[in-house]
Amino acid sequence: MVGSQASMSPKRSACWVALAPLLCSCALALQGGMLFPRESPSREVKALDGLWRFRADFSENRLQGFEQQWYRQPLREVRAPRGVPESGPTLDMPVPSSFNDITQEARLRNFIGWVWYEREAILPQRWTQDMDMRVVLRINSAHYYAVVWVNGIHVVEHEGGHLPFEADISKLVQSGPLTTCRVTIAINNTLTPHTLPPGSIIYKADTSMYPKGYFVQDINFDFFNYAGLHRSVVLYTTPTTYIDDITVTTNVEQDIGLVDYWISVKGNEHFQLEVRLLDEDGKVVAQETGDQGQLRVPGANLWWPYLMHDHPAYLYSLEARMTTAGPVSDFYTLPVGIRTVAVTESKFLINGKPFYFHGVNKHEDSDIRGKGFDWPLLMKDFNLLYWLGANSFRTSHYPYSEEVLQLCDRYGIVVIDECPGVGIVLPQSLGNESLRHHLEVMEELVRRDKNHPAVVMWSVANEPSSALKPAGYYFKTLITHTKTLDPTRPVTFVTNTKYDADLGAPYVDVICVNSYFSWYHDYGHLEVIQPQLKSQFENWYKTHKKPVIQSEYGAEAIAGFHEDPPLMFSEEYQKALLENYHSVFDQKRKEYMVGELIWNFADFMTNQTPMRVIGNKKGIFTRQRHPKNVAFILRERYWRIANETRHHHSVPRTQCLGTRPFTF
Ligand code: BDP
Repeated sequence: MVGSQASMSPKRSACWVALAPLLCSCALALQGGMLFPRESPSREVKALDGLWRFRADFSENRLQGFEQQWYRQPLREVRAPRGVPESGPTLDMPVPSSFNDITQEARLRNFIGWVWYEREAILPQRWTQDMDMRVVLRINSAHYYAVVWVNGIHVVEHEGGHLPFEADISKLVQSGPLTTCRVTIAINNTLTPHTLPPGSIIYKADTSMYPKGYFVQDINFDFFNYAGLHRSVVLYTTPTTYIDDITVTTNVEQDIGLVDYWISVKGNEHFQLEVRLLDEDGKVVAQETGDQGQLRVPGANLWWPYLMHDHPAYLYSLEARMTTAGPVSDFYTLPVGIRTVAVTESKFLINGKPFYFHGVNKHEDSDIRGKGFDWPLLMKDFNLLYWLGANSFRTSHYPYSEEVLQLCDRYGIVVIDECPGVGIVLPQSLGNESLRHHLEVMEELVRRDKNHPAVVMWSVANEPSSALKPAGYYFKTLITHTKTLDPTRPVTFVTNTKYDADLGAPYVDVICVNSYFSWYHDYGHLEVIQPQLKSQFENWYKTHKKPVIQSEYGAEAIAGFHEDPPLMFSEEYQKALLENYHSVFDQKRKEYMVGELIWNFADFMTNQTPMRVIGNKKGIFTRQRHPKNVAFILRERYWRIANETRHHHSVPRTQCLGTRPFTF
């Protein structure tokens, strides 16, 4: 990689300082809602998926695009003179997708700096002429820092690669006769000690060893830093007085389901709200008026996890209808699952019954797409989860797309929702600047995911270094603040430290521990697993008296490698390692252990290192979702546990997912 120091540190660098006056006016305000864009009688949605024009800024300082103001003119190949200045060579780039694996160019796969995306959107005429309509541009994920222009006007910028942001562009598209608009998005994938996840640019100044201006991106997390427009970019409309946000919390009193709701309306102070709750047959079971209230549902069907009940994942529909004295009305429908979550000294309870997480850790990762959203991949993964008998997963190590969480609601897959606080090992990453950003990310995450019944716990970080001095203060603040953001869900923090390390453990509700016995130490010695694992559990529980989840364990196996007696990297070693863990789990789950999540659901791409053979191979499925032998071991186990812990009769194994009544 070649480039100059100035370009590579978002915010800090000359690039960011120079751009600040241009960029700061439109930063996203956290106060607003972030309802998923849904069609309704008052709302239209237009996805801008497909091919975008794309150009990586390979200039030495990576700032050519800003210096030449590429957003002011179409980002297009210069061919014959056309009368309009054009920016230079572009590629066709699919959205959603990471850009890294789409072409044959190594320098694009490994690119660090600004890339530019652009496309025109054709707007229905009424969108540009009806002054009672708001037109909103929503970017569901742009990794990592994004700056957005519409018709050359800067509209919004956002830090963080996994959460949505939006801009009201009504004025821009309603100011003239145009029925198209040009959307330009510049994205920088540089990570700094203050981003989440953190990273740092390392300059290699020795010109006898490296080319002039050489630098690399250093990271301390184990997945490839894919970048680009990873999820859909959409345009949607609302009336000018509109439902901005809905918050729902649920409770159960005897057999009465209680749904407390708060609705925020923007654009006008005078409005009426009618709220109805419909069951899966479309029958109204409760209704209320006003912007907050309680819906009471006698004989409620509760939202139960997959395999815990004969009718898991029951979803009601909350229909909110807002009207004003004038002609304006707005409708929004939110799926609602009625359920409770609680934690005792040794149990995790859903609807008052002990819940045991038998599930996986995932990544958003696949061939070609990288971290790009893809419906076929998503449905395949959910079919595999059902096949496996998995009832849960952790969104390791960042928030997943909203469609993933909608499917979890719909199929009863329980989620530990994790923020991108992974790879925190540098002292600079525990200062006030990082903490402020980490708190903002938690706010954005809770704001986006608060209404999903499937989400039962927040995870604020994964494996931060315990050696860092301010760590205790940092994590205390983070965890306690998250509890104030959402008092209805427990909070965890995933650790791989010795049980007595003073990090977040005193403040969390559930202890999540990762361990790799006989993998990252005592290589090849499967016999150490059981004693080491037993003392891990006993020490954590003795010290904190909180339920414990084995949030990661596993071994790499290259599909098709076989060795008996088992050797590391063979499928037999992966199987034997798991069996050793399982025998301890079977003792501890009778006590205070409340879950086991295998690392990992599927093989995934990482940085290139001598430790990784084209990515991390700890998947129970390959990256292409083919089962390794261990998938069958886990399948036997999960179905056995499900049938032991069910509150009803045992279930036949599911082969594939049926259609559920709620439509998106
Ligand atoms: C764990 C990390 C995870 C890694 C895993 C591994 O949480 O991100 O991929 O180790 O090394 O400690 O496979």
